[in-house]
Amino acid sequence: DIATKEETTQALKDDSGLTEEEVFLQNALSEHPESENYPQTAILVLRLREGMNSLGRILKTVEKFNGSVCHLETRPNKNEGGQLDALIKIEMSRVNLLQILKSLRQTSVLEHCTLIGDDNITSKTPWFPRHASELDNCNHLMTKYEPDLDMNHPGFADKEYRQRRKEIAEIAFSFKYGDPIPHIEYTATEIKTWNSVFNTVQDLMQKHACAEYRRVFKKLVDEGIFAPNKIPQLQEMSDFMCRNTGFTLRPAAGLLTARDFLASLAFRIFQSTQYVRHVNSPYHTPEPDCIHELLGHMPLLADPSFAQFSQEIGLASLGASDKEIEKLSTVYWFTVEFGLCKENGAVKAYGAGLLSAYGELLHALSEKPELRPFEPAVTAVQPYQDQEYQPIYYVAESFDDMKDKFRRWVSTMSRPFEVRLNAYTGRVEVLDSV
Ligand code: HBI
Ligand code: FE
Repeated sequence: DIATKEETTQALKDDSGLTEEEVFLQNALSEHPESENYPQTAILVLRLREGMNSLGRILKTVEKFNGSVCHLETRPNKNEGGQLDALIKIEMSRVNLLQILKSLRQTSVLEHCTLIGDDNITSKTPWFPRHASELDNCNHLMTKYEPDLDMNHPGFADKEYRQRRKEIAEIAFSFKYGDPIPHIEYTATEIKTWNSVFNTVQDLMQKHACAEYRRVFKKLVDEGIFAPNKIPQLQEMSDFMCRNTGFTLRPAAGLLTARDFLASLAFRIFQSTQYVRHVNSPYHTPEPDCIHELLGHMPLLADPSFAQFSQEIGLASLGASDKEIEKLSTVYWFTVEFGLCKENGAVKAYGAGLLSAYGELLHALSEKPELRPFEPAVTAVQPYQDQEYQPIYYVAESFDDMKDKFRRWVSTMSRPFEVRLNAYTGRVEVLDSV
């Protein structure tokens, strides 16, 4: 209903003549410049001076800014002779959206032009992928631990290592949804690093890993995917996962932003690094590497109950505010990365950061750290350490209990809509709950 939308728009206009939506969009772009190419759905309300005759110009302009028109309504303006009101729903990148508004306002055929929100998803809702193919947009890296930029990285002074990392990163950058994951011929040095970690994990997990981890680990050995002298290829691991829980892998160039990383989990996709840590520090890596992903994460993601929990963290992250992303990634940290759980009265490890780094595993199960029961609202605001061993760990009663508690907590989040993945279409559906 155009009239109501116009009234709302007027009410939202501030002194600068920009709507709340536009001000938000401008701020979002300056705070998150990496989001400039995010596709953005927007509704424009226009008043055309020369009626239908000027509509073509407007549509051309949308095309020029690489936008597409999703919906268009027009009606003659009641008061002004010959003028036409139009409501047009478009999709284009954030940066182009701000540009087109400027451009349209300079056109002589327009009386006015405003950007208003969609009913359930406004421009204020951070963009999120609606289909797994849109994860091609979700590969923004955090630079804090890169060997090229971080002087403390074990590979900082090793030119050959940095070159190798570049080669492997290229694969991830050019990967597109649906591509097979390219095979990597790992070097003898890389295999040696894998071998050291694999052997220690195989020893320690018998006693310290939870039953789900041990069960899948054995399956991976039986199928010849896990072996001491061979680094599994991401594609064969992805196929294994897919057979077990529907999770698949796509290559990532390094540590991704929490938003991008969590979004992929909503589609049961795990963005996995493909390079190997530096040979000089086999038992510690400041950033994820494929040994951590393969040995730490894959066994649990092949467990149905845990896979469901991981996907639910992902779904909760879609369109969440920055604050809530921070909370979700803290929950992820104390569960998926460093979680402990109870098993027949004993405490076992299920977190991937523990099961791929034996130093911290022994620390976690020693007398030193403090163990607290997993409680999402509390866990979500616990400050954490990514440089040293954790002083505090959270213990889950069981995966089912963890999911129950997590669901109850997620329902208190501020997002004005719910999402679910339609398994038949592979699309995320937005359920308006206000
Ligand atoms: N990126 N490639 C990659 N692998 C991870 O395990 C990972 C990430 N980015 C963020 C992240 N993990 C978590 O620590 C949370 O912030 C979600
Ligand atoms: Fe991890």
